[in-house]
Amino acid sequence: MSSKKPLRVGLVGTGFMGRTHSNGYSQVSHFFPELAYTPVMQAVCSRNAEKVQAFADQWGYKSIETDWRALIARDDIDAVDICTPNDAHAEIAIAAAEAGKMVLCEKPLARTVAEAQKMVDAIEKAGVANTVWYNYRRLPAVSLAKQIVDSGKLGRIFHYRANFLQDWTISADLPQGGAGLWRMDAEAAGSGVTGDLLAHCIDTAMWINGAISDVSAVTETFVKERLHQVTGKVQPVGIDDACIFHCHFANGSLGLFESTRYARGHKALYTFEINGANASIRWDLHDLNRLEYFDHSDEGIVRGWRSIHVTDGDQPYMNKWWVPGLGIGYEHSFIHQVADFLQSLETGGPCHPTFRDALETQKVCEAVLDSASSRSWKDTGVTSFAV
Ligand code: SOE
Repeated sequence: MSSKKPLRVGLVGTGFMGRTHSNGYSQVSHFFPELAYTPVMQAVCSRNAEKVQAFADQWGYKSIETDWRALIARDDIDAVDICTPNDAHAEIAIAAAEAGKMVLCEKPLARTVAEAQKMVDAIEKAGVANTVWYNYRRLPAVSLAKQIVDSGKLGRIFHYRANFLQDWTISADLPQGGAGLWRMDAEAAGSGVTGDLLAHCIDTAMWINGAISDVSAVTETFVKERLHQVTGKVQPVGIDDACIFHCHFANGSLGLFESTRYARGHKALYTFEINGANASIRWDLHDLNRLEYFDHSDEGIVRGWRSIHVTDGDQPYMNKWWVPGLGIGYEHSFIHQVADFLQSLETGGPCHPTFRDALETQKVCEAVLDSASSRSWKDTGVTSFAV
């Protein structure tokens, strides 16, 4: 019998993110044995009883529900984890908070700022623990990038640039909407690459480099009409297929961001580079254990880009894993987020990014979309960002 305090999780949604989170819950206590809390995979919920039972069997959930309202009504659930398409985030999160449950929500927090604001209001009124799964922050090399910037090694920062490139929607025959393709449907997703991919880049950027003050953006929808899987009709495409924006950060640096699902050859290429007066760093998701670092104060004859293999015990999270030199993967970012959430329950502090932090990211996303549609600069209204 474990002496740990149980955190009884009810997961809503059994797609790709349902799997990443479930893996986080099932692995965390093996690798973070010092934590006082341990997740108990109490229930999983999805509309199709057969499929949700198969998911429960595969991942070890003790029970199933086919209606999220029934899940929230249960008194053996402490935390509700939302992995549904974006259009269900607000309703579930608000109901869960009102029922006194802790809430973990997949990114982006919502489809719009208005929706996100209501979620923050409900969460803060209920005073329940919360977090939003902007998972890339918790890859060791990305955490190390923040540590290096916070240490002041880069000096004054001039530039922050990020890309998130994919190619899975190029075919005009790909339908929109419904299972597996809700990201293509503006009604379900809220937006295209801005909310799905740039939101990651914006979260990381503001975490490392502070608030984004204003933006100027351009978006494009390359395929204008697609068959809708649910209605069976060919309908206009409402999402942004590609988005490019530049911006000012509150610290005076300039930002340049690009995302597309039309970069043939790129599957999930998230990269960023930061240039400071003294040093620069860059990172690439396809080589996620490495951080590249250039330090101008190095002796001239050996000065150049260093490739740091972020696998040593004194680098973020890595003392939890194997031995120095052995890498970890994408899924570990979710295990780390579960660990940090459990830790926050012990300390009573927030687990960033909280709903409030994610609201700030949502404001930048909305300003980006407004800027693109109005062809003008937009203030984001974000003045600070929690770190
Ligand atoms: C889209 O393809 C997607 O799965 C995003 O929804 C995730 O947030 C991103 O991490 C990878 O790409």
